[in-house]
Amino acid sequence: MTATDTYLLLRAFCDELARCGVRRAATSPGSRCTPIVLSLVRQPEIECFSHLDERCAGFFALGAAKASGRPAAVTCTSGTAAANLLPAVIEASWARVPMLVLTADRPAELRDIGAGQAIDQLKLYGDAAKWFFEVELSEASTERLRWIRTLACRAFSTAVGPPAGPVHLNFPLRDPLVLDGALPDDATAREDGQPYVLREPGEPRAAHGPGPHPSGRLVLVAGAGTRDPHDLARFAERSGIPLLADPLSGARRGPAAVAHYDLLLRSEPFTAEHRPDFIFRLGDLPTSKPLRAWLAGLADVPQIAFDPDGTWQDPAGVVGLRLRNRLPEPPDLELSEDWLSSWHDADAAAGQAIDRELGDHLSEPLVARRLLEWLPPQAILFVASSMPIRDVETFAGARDDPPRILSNRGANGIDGTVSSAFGAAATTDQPVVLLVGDVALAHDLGGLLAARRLGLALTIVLLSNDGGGIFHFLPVAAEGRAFEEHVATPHGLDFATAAALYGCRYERPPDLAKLGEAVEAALHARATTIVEVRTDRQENLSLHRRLAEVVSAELV
Ligand SMILES: Cc1ncc(C[n+]2csc(CCOP(=O)(O)OP(=O)(O)O)c2C)c(N)n1
Repeated sequence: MTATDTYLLLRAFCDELARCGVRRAATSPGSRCTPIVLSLVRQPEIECFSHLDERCAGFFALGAAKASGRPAAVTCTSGTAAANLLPAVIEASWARVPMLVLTADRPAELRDIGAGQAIDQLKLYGDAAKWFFEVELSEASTERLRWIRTLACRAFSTAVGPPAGPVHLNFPLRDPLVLDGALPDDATAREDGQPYVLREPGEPRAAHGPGPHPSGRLVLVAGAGTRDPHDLARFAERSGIPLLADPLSGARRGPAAVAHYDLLLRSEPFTAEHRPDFIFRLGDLPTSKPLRAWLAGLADVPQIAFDPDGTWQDPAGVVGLRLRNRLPEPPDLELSEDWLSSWHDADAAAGQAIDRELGDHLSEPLVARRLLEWLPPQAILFVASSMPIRDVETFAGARDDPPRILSNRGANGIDGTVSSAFGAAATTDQPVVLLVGDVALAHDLGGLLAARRLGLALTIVLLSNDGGGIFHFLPVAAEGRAFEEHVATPHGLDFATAAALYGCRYERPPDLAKLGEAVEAALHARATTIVEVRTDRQENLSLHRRLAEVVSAELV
């Protein structure tokens, strides 16, 4: 990383602040803050006001923001300089004044090691800052430039609220701190002078952007947290829009739902023929890597996120407009015919290819696929992290009345899964089923006590491959014995004994028909049952690869 990278990224950052509407910045002197100060000074739309004392700079920015109603920026060097901004940050917090506090910091290797002017600046202003972010600068690739543009838009948007308040961005900066040549061009900015990420027109103090007027080939992508999934599915059906719905969205339902997008989007001929003109994103980003890569590769296709919670689910920095309040109404749409049916036909062909390849042989994808067919609409299916949630996303078909699907995907942990599923069971008289791997079950084995002590009933479908099957999909799987012992972590636990210890019913069906019967019986039992399906990690990897191949072959 060079000074050119630092200055390219900071120029993009300041350019975006200006496009969002920042017009004033307060600076104070120092060495570490040089790249921030010079980048602000070189941004023509931003007038910079110099102060000797950071405390004054902070209050100056506060006054400018208060009077103008626009976020003002303030920057300072590292150490107690940053601490001197605290009173102004506190005032901005309590008075709901939008401010962008840009502190320079020493990089990690100069912290807590005797280097001068280095204090702990992480979350220095505590709850007084509406948002804190440590801005690690690296190579100024196109992706990183797009990212820092979205970061600037997000900082601005967070500062204006509602409620308005101060945002703290801390920039660790490495030597050299000055440029020794001209900066190359950066093509990542919008050509129309608008901010990289537009906000809903009419939001308080937001930048002005055009309203969404989508037409042609639209796609909806729905993840966990999607509001009103039933309405969304009906809207997609009425309007002829393919709905790529993560099962966690609750919207994998009805005739517009495309269930097997994870497999379809691995096929180059398919993606080449199905390039959308417009993408609407709702809720969290689905887990599927092919879907995420596809969205990331469509940086030139307008992507709109309906994001009422302001979660900014966009690691690739490709969302151009964030809406908080509404989706466009169907009359706005001029849609191309056959668009939905071509997705739909491919989805149906993928489903048939999956069924042919899976046959009746008990496997992890087969269990995920059939469970979603068997469970009654009023059931809750709790799905563990690791392969279970991926298999449900990849292999579960769409149906009109799917059961509710829950998962701990906020932080993707495998811990506490059994206890969470029991918690769900405590809220309903309807059947609750947990689909879980053996490591996740072993991790929260103590959670089974709820069956006995709290008298709760849960049907636990255990995909038992003696270790973490997911890791076979990663390069670390080539690491031989160390991989097996320290990553896959086989444990050899006998879950029949565990079931007996906790007073649970236990079944280990030998084939698909018996699995169906065991699940059916467990759903009606007033006790917790562990239904164990033994699989093999290596075979599971090969099966997943074959499934991706047969679906791809179907699409050419
Ligand atoms: C609390 C926690 N520890 C570690 C991890 C890392 N991790 C992700 S998947 C996994 C293995 C899960 O194995 P299992 O539940 O048997 O499912 P499988 O991979 O076989 O589908 C681990 C340890 C995690 N996500 N959460």
